[in-house]
Amino acid sequence: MANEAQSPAVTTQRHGHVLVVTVNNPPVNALSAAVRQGLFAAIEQADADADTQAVLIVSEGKTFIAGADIREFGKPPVPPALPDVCNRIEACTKPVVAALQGAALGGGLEVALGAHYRLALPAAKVGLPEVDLGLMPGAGGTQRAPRLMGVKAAAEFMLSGKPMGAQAALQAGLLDRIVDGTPEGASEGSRPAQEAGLAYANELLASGAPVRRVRDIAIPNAEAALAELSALADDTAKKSRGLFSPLKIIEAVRAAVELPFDQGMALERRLFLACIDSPQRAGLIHAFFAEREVTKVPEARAAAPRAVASLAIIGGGTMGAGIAVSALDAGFPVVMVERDAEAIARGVANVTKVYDGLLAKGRMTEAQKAAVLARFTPSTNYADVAAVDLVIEAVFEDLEVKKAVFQQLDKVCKPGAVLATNTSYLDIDAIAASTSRPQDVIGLHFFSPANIMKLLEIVVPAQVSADVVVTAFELAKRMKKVPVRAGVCDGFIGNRILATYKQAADYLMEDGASPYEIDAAVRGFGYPMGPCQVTDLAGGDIGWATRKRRAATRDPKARYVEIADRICERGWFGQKTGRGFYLYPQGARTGQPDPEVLAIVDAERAKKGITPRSFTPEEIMRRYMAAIVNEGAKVLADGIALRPLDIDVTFLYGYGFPRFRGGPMKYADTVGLDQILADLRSFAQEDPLFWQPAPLLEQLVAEGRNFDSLNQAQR
Ligand code: 3H9
Repeated sequence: MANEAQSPAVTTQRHGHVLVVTVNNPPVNALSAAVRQGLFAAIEQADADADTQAVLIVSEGKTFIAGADIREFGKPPVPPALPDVCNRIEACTKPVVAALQGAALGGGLEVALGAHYRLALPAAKVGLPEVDLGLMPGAGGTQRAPRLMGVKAAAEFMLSGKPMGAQAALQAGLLDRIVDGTPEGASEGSRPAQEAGLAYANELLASGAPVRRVRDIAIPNAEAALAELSALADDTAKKSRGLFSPLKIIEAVRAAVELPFDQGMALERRLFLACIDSPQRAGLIHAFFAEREVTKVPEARAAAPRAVASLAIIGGGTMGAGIAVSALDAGFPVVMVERDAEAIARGVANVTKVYDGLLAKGRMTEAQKAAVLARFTPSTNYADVAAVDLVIEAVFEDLEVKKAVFQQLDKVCKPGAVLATNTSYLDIDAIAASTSRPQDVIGLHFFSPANIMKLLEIVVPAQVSADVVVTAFELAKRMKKVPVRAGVCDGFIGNRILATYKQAADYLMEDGASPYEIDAAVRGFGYPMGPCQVTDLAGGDIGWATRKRRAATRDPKARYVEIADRICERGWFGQKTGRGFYLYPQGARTGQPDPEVLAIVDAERAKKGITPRSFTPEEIMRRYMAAIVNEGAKVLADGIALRPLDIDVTFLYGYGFPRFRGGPMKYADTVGLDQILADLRSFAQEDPLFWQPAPLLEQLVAEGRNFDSLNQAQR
């Protein structure tokens, strides 16, 4: 047995005639420069060593290889490039086997495709998820996958970005065999992938199996494949809505059909580098890291979570029921409390409706539904929450009503139970102060529909103890939510910023842009819907009620636009009433522009003596985004958001912000904070109160810094 280590990230050890090459780069074996160098050198070593007759590539840990090291993108490249590593593996003169345990993603799968034989343990997963990062496979994936799995299937695999399980990969032709690597009596420290791989390599040697290179596989029926790709390209152009990399993927796969292998590789490289240079790549990779960073909060370093085995929800309305479904889906037993028999019957109906929907779509069986509902206990008696570990209040959005609920909970809940409120803007410090245990009270702001929307604002009042905050993050993980830590203020992170950019949209409307032009500009930017469409979907009456409530406290100097009020006064609350900003004839879900709404807008402008001017989509978005970013900077300065990335994740997961732009604060960095500040100063000439630049923004510009510098400072 020889033992020669080339690099700590890759080690080699000969077992008989097989050189075992082990990748060890925690946490996920990303293909950093050291791993690439180590793999390259290992193959050189194998070719040079007369005693080596085959090579086995395996890795340590639960992931095979998670792909290229994403942190290296955008930095100066360090050789060898990954395509060269994969080509070198493929060129090896001795059979190379890759044995996959866990995920082989992106470049990780491409390394395996460079090998001559591939086996996997049953739990392994393979995927080419580069598209989710604004990229495309760039180490031969676009050339080798079509040769193994067929042109259309390979293109669809790359366009979806979704990994497939070992069994599906075997059927698709990406794997040669699956080996159950957990033989009876396997010891703790055993290495099932390595053992299965060694057995396979020795079997190949014994049978005289040749070196077998994917590059040598001919693609049959080129003409039919090209026709399929053209159809896929048309479809993708429609569906991918301005994304850069999906069409590049198809172009590269087309090259696999039309060009010799090496030319196909060269084209793939060019297209991959174009993707690397695109701002979409920067935005999507920012989003990837940001959604992982959000869980790194100060409390996580200071405390461990409390044990949570059971939940109670107070309130069975839309929110309460959605949260109950989320909790049931996470496997918790759930008690739901309502004030009387009628209300709890409605709560039960709201919960059951969700599962009936799944049943109707064939996504759940009767037996599964029954099993979930067996964990659900409706009640009209607060005493039934006495034993639960965590209670979420989701009653009517009124401070006094909520305080009364918390006083009840204070009386009945066991010591140490976490008491959470789902308020979307109320003062949680005041709610906490109405109990004798403010250290246990926290905000859990779910978004509607709560069983679907991923965002969970974890709102941290002044007196809550660190372990309750950590418990909330743990709960989010179990519910598969994306948690963001927020401070207490009116609207927390998301709704506070939303209120500001809706105001900007109102001003645009009164000054000359129609609701339809505003929505179109916002959609053109990449949002799925514009603000007026969102109002129509949520119900115009909700915002109207809030505006009426706040009328007394509104700054009399602030500009107030009444268009939405005029629409609501007519009972036009959006989709549910058949009209709002748009018309929805016969229950249509897509609205049509309404001339009567335009007449209302005209009348309001005339009333205020405003001569309408026109705004291009770009001008609309400059105001819209300047409002978001400016309020975002204020939210940061007030300590409501820990870092700019927390605002980014809030908007990506709760407000439909286009992911390829990374989030509003990342977007601001992309266009340049000096540009945003210049816009604010020019808009402030019309309305100095609303467009007053945030001092933090001015400070960052003066110091030549961007928002990401604040993210980095807290790493
Ligand atoms: C590519 O391969 C391009 C090639 O085609 C061509 C090149 C020329 N790099 O998610 P987790 C970090 S593009 C660097 O919490 P899990 C992550 O940030 C790549 N770092 O664990 C986190 O760090 P921290 C295509 C990475 O068990 C830690 O690892 N591949 C990378 O829930 C743990 O991650 C992908 O897109 C990386 N590639 O899930 C796969 N991946 O602890 C991306 C992760 O500091 N990765 N980190 O917060 C994943 O999907 C998941 O991480 C994985 C593990 C499923 C692997």
